[in-house]
Amino acid sequence: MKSVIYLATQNQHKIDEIKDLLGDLFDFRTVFELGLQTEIPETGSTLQENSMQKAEFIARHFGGISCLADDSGLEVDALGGAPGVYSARYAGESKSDAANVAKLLQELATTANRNARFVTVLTLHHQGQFYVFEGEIHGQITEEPRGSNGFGYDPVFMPEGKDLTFAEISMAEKNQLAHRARALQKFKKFVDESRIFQQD
Ligand code: ITT
Repeated sequence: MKSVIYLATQNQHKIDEIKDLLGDLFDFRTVFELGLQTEIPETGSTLQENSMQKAEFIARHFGGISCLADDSGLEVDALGGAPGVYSARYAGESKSDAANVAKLLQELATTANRNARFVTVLTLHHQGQFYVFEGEIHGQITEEPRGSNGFGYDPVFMPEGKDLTFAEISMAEKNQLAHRARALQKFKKFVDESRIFQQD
């Protein structure tokens, strides 16, 4: 039987990517199914702090469950690592993908150095313990948005070695190489090796 893990995220795109990659192996459920009405807090100053905070919040609210949180960000070299931990709210509290992308392109309008990386920090909370997994991918910020797949900064992020943005490739292709997928592969390897879910 598949182990039940609640995804401590309210971002449907993350849920889709996680299920697409590992949904055959785990019974992923959402906080929407738990009836969570409030926004999961994320007040830390690093991706890891936020990731652990989200996992702890859900674990504390709904005792006795295993949950997996995701905090991710885009770090742009020419902007000193911004928007980073503030990626979701870069252009304001509305968390608008279009506004965030527009602000990023504006900030880089006269900048030749387009190097950037996406980072994901996953936190598994299981039986009172935290387990953290990180994944990253390097790439370039394009001059203009391209493509309509994905979410967030996908239309302006071109991973190293590709001529297409994340928004111009399918979710399955993104899941072969992206930051979240890399962190999820580490999570899967750890679960396989530690067998923590088989002790339930
Ligand atoms: P939860 O906190 O509920 O998980 P969120 O959207 O607020 O959802 P984050 O705090 O991790 O998630 O925000 C990260 C932001 O970074 C997200 O809103 C996107 O704008 C961007 N982002 C994260 N992963 C991305 C990806 O794979 N592709 C494109 N943009 C991404």
